[in-house]
Amino acid sequence: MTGIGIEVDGTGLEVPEGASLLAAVRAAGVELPALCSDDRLSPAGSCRTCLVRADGRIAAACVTPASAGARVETATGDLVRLRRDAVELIASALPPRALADGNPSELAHVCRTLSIDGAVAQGPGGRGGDDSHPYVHLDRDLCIACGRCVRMCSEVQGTFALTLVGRGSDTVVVPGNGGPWAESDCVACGGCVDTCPTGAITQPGPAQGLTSAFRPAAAATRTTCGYCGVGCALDVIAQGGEVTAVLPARDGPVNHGHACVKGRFAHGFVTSPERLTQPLLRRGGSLEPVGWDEALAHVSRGLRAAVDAGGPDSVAAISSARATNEDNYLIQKFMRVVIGTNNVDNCSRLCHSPSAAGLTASFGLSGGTDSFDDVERADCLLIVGANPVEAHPVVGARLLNRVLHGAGLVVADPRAVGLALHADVHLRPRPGTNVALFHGLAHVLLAEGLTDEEFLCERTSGLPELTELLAGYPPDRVAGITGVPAADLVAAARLYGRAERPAIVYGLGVTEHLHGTDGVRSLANLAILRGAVGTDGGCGVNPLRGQNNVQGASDMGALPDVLPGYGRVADPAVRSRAEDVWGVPVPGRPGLRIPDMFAAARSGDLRALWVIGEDVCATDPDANRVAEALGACPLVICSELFLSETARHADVVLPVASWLEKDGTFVNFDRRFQRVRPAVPLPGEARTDFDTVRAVATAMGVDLGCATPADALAECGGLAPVFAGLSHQRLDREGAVPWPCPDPDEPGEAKLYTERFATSDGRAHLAAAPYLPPGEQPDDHYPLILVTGRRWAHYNSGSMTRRGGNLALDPVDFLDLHSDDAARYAVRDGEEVTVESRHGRARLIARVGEQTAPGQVFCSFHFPASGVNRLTSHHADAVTSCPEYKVTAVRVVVS
Ligand SMILES: Nc1nc2c(c(=O)[nH]1)N[C@H]1C(S)=C(S)[C@@H](COP(=O)(O)OP(=O)(O)OC[C@H]3O[C@@H](n4cnc5c(=O)[nH]c(N)nc54)[C@H](O)[C@@H]3O)O[C@H]1N2
Ligand SMILES: Nc1nc2c(c(=O)[nH]1)N[C@H]1C(S)=C(S)[C@@H](COP(=O)(O)OP(=O)(O)OC[C@H]3O[C@@H](n4cnc5c(=O)[nH]c(N)nc54)[C@H](O)[C@@H]3O)O[C@H]1N2
Ligand code: SF4
Ligand code: FES
Ligand SMILES: [Mo]
Repeated sequence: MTGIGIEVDGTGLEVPEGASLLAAVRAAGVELPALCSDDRLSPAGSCRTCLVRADGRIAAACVTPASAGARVETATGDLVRLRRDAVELIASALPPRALADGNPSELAHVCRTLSIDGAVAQGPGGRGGDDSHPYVHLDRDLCIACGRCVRMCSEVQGTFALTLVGRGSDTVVVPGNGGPWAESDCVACGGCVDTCPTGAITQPGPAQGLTSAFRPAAAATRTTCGYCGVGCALDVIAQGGEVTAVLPARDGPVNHGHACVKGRFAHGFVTSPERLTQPLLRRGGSLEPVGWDEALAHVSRGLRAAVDAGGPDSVAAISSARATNEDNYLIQKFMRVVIGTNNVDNCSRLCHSPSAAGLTASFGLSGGTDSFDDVERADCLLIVGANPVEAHPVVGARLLNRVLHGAGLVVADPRAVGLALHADVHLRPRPGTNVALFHGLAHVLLAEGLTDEEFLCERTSGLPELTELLAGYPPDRVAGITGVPAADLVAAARLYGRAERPAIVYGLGVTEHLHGTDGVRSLANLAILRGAVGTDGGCGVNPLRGQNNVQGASDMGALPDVLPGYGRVADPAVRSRAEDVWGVPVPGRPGLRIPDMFAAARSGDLRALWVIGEDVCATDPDANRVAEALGACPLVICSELFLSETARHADVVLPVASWLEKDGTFVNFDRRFQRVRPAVPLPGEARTDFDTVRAVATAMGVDLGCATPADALAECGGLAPVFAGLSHQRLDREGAVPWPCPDPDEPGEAKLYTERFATSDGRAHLAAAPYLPPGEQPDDHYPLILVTGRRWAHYNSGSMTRRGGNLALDPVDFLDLHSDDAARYAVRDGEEVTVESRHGRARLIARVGEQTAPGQVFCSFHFPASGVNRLTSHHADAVTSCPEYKVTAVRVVVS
C-alpha cells in the first residue's frame, strides 16, 4: 500500500492513501471524540465533535481525507473548546441517565475524558422506548440522531430495517416498518447495538450498553463462534460464571466487527435448566442419573463386550462437527487405536461430503478453492443453492455489500431467497435438476466462446468428453428439464462468462441430492471452462460449509475412509505414517458411513454406537428408520448438552461441554484454523468431549496420549503434513491461519492451485456426468415437492436456539407454500397442516406466500417435535451417501 506523509501536532507520520484525518490523528495516538463515526461505516460528518485544523482551516476530521504534506493541529485551546462545546451541546439535550455514573457508553466515556460534568445532561426525556424485541431495546430519549445504527443496518448488515424520522432535535431512529421493533425486518445481528454511542439501542440484561469498542478488556475471552462455519471471532464477557454478552471482534478476520443473531445472542442455552449435568444410565427402561465412574465402567464393559462378540467393526462412532478439531482428532484416534475400526463418520456425510468428493476429483483437495477475502473481490458472483443471508449471515451481508457496490449476481435457487431479490438473473430450477442447469450454462460458455482456451489446454483434462456431452444440453432442452427459461440461462452464462473475476459460491442446494457429487463436479466445470480457478482470472468454487467445525471434523479424519489430513486408510504408506505416531496397527478396511451404520444396526451387525453431538433421530433422514436402528443396537452411547431425541434413545448419556466451555480450535468454511477458548465453567459434572474420550479409553485400559488439546493438534500435525505448521501457540499469536500449512514459519495457503492442481496429473479434471433425475418424483398421491433447509433464527436441531430468546423470534416450524397451491388444497395462512410423504408424516403451520414456486413447498427442521425428517427419504448421493434432503414428494392435508 502506498502511504502519504502528514504531520499531526508537529509529529510526522505516514498513513495509507485515502485515510481520513480522523484515522491519521488516531494513528498518531491522539484521541478525538467522534460521535457519528465508526470505522466499519462510511463517514457522515454530522456531529461536529471531531473538529481539527488542517493547513489552517477547521475541518471535521472524519470526513476530510488526509492529503500529502498536510499539517494537522488538534490540541490548540480553541479546537479543544470547540469539540468540548459540541459534545456538551449534544449531551445537554439528553436526560441525566445518559451520563449516570458507570454508564459504559461511548458518549459517557467521551464526556469523562473531556471533563464534562454528568450534571449537564438535563434533557426532559419522555419520548418513550421500544422493548418489544428480546435482544434489541430502544430508549428514544438517548438517541442523538448520529445515524450510526441506520448505516450499520444498511451498509454492514444490508437489512435496511432502520430509519431516522422527525426534525431537528426531535429526530430519532425507528424501525422502518413504523411498528414495534419485534415486528420489523430486524434480524438481530446486533450491529446497531454495537455501534450506538449513547446507549439508545442496547441489549437488555447485565451487559446493557457494552460495545466492542468500549468494554472491559480484562473480562473478555476471545473465541470463535460455535454455530455456523463462517467462523466469526467473538469476545465473550462473563460474570459470575455466566455469559452476559458476546461482542463481535473488530479484528475478526472473517467478520470484521460483525456477527449474527446466533453467535451474538443465542447463548441462553448455556444455563438452561435442561442442560445435562450428570451422566445418565438406562435402568429398567428409564434414564437415571449416575456418577461418572459407573457410567464409564458401563461404557467400557459394553464396548469390550461388543468387540468380543462381533469384532471391532461391530462398534461405530458418529463424531461431532460442533466439537473442536482436538475432540474430533481424539475420537477418531480412539476408534482406530482402542477399538480397531474405521467406523467413524461425522455430519459432513449429511451436508458437504459431495463437496469433498467432487472438489477432490476436480481439483485434488477437499476444501473450497479460494479465501473469502478473494471471493469478495469478484466482479460477478454465481450463488447456487445457498441462502447465506439466513444460513451464513455475515458472509451473506458481505456478499450483498459487494453486489450493492456493483458486482454482478446470478442466483440459482428454486426459492426467492434474500439475495435473489438483488440478482441480475435469478434462475429457479426445479429441485434436483442442477446437473442439467450447469450443463446448460457450460453449453452456452462453449457455444459463445466464453472459455479460456489457453488454460483449458495447459491445465485441464477431459474437454473432449465434456464437449461431446454438452452438445446434448442446448438451452431449450435444459429449459424443459429445469423449468428455467432459455433466455435466463443464456443471460446468466454471459454474466459469468464475461466477468473478469467471477466466483462461485454454493451450498446444500447443490449437494443434498441423489446426484450431489455430479452437481459439484458439473458446477466446478464452469470455473474450469472459464479459467476462473487457480488463476488471477477468477475466484474458484467455494462451498459454504455449514457447521462451525465440519471442515475440521473431516480434516481431523473423523471419516471412515481417510485418516487426519485425508490420506486414504486403504493406502499402506498412509497407514504406516499413522502407525509410527500411534504405535499400533491401523485397520486398512474403510469403515461404515452413517447410513450404513444404521443399516448394520437394523440387521444386528452393529452392537455399539457412540453418537457424539449429532441428534440423529431429529436430523438424519427417514427418522422412523433411524429410531428403529437405535432400538436394535444393544449399546447406544450419547454425548450431549441436552436430552436430545437421540439421547432419549440411548443407554448411556454423557453430559458434555459446549463451545463456550472448552479449549481447542475450529476450521471455518474457508479453511482457517482459529482458537476456541473457555469463557465459562462447565455445568455440574459435565466434561469436555476431549476429556470424555480420554476417560473412556482409560477405563478400557488404554492411554490415548495427548494430555491437552494443544498436544492433540501437535500430534495431528506429525501425522498429516498439511497441518504441520499449525499449533495453538501460533494461533494465539496470529489469530487465524489457513491450511494447507506445512511449515510453522510460512503462512498457510489461502488460495489454492496457483501453480498446479493437487490431482495426480496436476490438472483440473472436467467431468462429463449426464443429468439423471432425482430419487423422488411427485405423482397424483404426492403432488408437491418438499425442499427442506434453514431459517435465520434457529440452528439445525434447534437444541441451542430453541432455549433462549430466539424462540420468541421464530416460535414454530412453518411450511411455506405458494398461494396457488394454498388455493388448490384449501390451506389457509397460519393453519396447522399435516404433511405426508411416502415415508412418514409431520405437523407444521402453513405460511402462504410467493417465496416458493407453485408445486413446491419448503420447511425447516429446527423443531424435532414437528417430525420433518420422518418425511425425508432414504435416497442418497450415489457417490457419498449424502441424503436427498432437498427433494421429497409430499401432500398437504388440512386436518
Ligand atoms: N440460521 C442457520 N444457519 C445455519 C444452519 C441452521 O440450521 N440455521 N445450519 C448450518 C449448516 S449445518 C449448514 S450445512 C449450512 C447450510 O446452508 P445452505 O446451504 O445455505 O442451506 P439450506 O437452506 O439448507 O439450502 C440452501 C438452498 O438450497 C436451495 N435448493 C434446494 N434444492 C435445490 C436445487 O435443486 N438446486 C438449487 N440450485 N438450489 C436448491 C434451497 O431452496 C435453499 O435456499 O447452514 C449453516 N448455518
Ligand atoms: N430435513 C433436513 N434435515 C437436515 C438437513 C436439511 O437441510 N434438511 N441438513 C443436514 C445437515 S447439513 C446437518 S449438518 C445436520 C445437522 O444435524 P445435527 O448435527 O444433528 O444438528 P445440531 O443441532 O447442529 O447438533 C447436534 C447436537 O449436538 C449437540 N452439541 C452441540 N455442541 C456440542 C459439543 O460440543 N459436543 C457434543 N457432544 N454435542 C454438542 C447439540 O445439543 C445437538 O443436540 O442436519 C441435517 N439434517
Ligand atoms: S455468522 Fe455464523 S459464525 Fe458468525 S456469529 Fe453467526 S452463526 Fe456465528
Ligand atoms: S465524528 Fe466527525 S462529524 Fe461526527
Ligand atoms: Mo450441515
